[in-house]
Amino acid sequence: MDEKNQLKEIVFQFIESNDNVEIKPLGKGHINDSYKVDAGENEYVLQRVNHHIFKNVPELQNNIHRVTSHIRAKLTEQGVADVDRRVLTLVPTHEGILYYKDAAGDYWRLMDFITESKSYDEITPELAYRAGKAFGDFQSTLADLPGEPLHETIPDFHNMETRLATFREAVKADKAGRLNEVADLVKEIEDRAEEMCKAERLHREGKLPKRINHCDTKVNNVLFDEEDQVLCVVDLDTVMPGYVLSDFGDFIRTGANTGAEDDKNLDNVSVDLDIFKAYAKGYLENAASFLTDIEIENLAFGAKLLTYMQTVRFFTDYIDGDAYYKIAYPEHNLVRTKAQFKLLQSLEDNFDEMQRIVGNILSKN
Ligand code: GN1
Ligand code: MG
Repeated sequence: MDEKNQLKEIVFQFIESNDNVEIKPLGKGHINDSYKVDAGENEYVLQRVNHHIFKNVPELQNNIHRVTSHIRAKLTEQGVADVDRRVLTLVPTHEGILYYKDAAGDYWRLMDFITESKSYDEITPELAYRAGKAFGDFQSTLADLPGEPLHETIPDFHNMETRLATFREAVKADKAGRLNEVADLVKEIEDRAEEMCKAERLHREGKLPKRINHCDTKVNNVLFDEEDQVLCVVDLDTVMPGYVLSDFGDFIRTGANTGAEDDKNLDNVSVDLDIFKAYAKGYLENAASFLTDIEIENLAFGAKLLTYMQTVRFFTDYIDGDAYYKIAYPEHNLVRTKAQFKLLQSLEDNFDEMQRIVGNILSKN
């Protein structure tokens, strides 16, 4: 069977067979494979969940089900119009299960496609402000999620101490023989290691709580409608307990970068403080009421931390011989590493100003 027909067979585990189904690749995720499914009247997103990375797909799907049901119930209660475009909807299989495991052992899921929506890799301050409000709202909506804590779909996902331990093992093993050419960068990582483990220390001291976080607040994980109003937040694989500074920082890392995540021209890469300011304003409007002083004091640090963490993660993968992230060319992970490191340097240069911006927003509230 060719790939197209294989994909159709999978889709028909979830919906009735239909001769008019068309399937096309979608998006630019680094981990899962996504497809857009046109099935006559209905449109869906089909995804192969990377089970080498997300080791417990049933638990992961259960997380998404709990989170989306909770958000949906609140939206409905508030009388919000168009709820189906405001939160993701998982489509179960004919057996009523939230994923399908094929004969090869791959895991698949189907979701309703959110119609007339768009996402951006580059945004304006106004859109960053709206996205900030959306992520503040996301955290506050999930603050009272009933039941057990969410499953950690990737254990220690944003734990900097663990990430550094993995990095150091990769350096030691030098599996791909690439270490010689990157020794300077290894030193830059080590020079900052202690500072960057601050969140873990604060947590151990009982000063920094874990809350339900999105943990992948990339700018293109926010969907906007035709009028550029936020519809919803997508990519819920990593929703789990974490520090709010992670979610704040990952948006700044992606949304406030004047260049691309994998820019080859480092002159393009720096922090856009107008985007930082707008996002912080939107986020604090919806989140300041539940954040502690320590969380607020560390938001700008979160931008540095998540950029440093992403530098370490791309770098680890490069040293390891590209086992984790999808790459488009052999040096891709090194290019990503250098671009993220350049952004980190710009965040360091602008750190005092970012702290002042956060302080000013609060004094006006
Ligand atoms: C991965 O696949 P995507 O783009 O949703 C990664 C994030 C990284 C991001 C870097 C599970 O996300 O943590 O920040 O790439 N997701 C996982 O762009 O590792
Ligand atoms: Mg993701």
